[in-house]
Amino acid sequence: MTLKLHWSPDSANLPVRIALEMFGLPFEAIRVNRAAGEHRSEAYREKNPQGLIPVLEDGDLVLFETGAILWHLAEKAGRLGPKGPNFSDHEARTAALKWMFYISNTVHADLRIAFYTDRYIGGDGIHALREGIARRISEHFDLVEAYVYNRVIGHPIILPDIYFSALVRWAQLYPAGGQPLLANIDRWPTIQAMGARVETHPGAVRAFLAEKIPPEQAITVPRPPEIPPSEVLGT
Ligand SMILES: N[C@@H](CCC(=O)N[C@@H](CS)C(=O)NCC(=O)O)C(=O)O
Repeated sequence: MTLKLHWSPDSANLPVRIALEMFGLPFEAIRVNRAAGEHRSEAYREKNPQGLIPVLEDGDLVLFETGAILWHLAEKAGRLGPKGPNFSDHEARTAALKWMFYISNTVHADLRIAFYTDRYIGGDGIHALREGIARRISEHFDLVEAYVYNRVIGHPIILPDIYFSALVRWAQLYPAGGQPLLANIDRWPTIQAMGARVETHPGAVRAFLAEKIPPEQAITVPRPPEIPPSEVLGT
């Protein structure tokens, strides 16, 4: 049964596509027109009631939430990464799961507040909120740098590396047209090394190219996708 990924360039589908490519799982990519608000349509909400990208379909199984989708792919591939520990390795799996939750419900969730500030606050408050989030993101990066996923991270690439790498990219690029959350990641050499391992993996390069993302240093020194910004972000 072919997997179906609902996606838009450089959206939360990116780590999912990277994982699909790295695991060598065949999939069909279904473009969601974000600029036209297709992700909020009734048909799309039947797949993800939140109206958010991505969605992954695996036969009758319809999944949303990036972290859950990534977890499903690792389970399907039987590994925590392209050359990572077996999914049945209890110790490695529970350590990876802990970091997947942290990345999903703390780091990714904070990024979303900065990218959609107007949903939280109006007027001048937006600047203060973005500054606060930028501070928090730096603290999250400090934590990841210090704990390095308790050594499950990095060698070899595993699921949290893939998910976190996408956030490293977005924190340096977005909000588009505004002040990105982080100017660069020079302060975090371990994260930089992790991002470099992910961005040079042939599976990740295939994913970047499919999303019109310039593949050179797409995580560590990212550049925007080579398509009009309205097609990337929508609303
Ligand atoms: N927690 C969700 C967040 C996904 C998410 O933020 N998707 C963005 C694209 S990067 C989106 O659909 N944004 C449209 C919106 O918020 O209205 C997940 O991990 O799947």
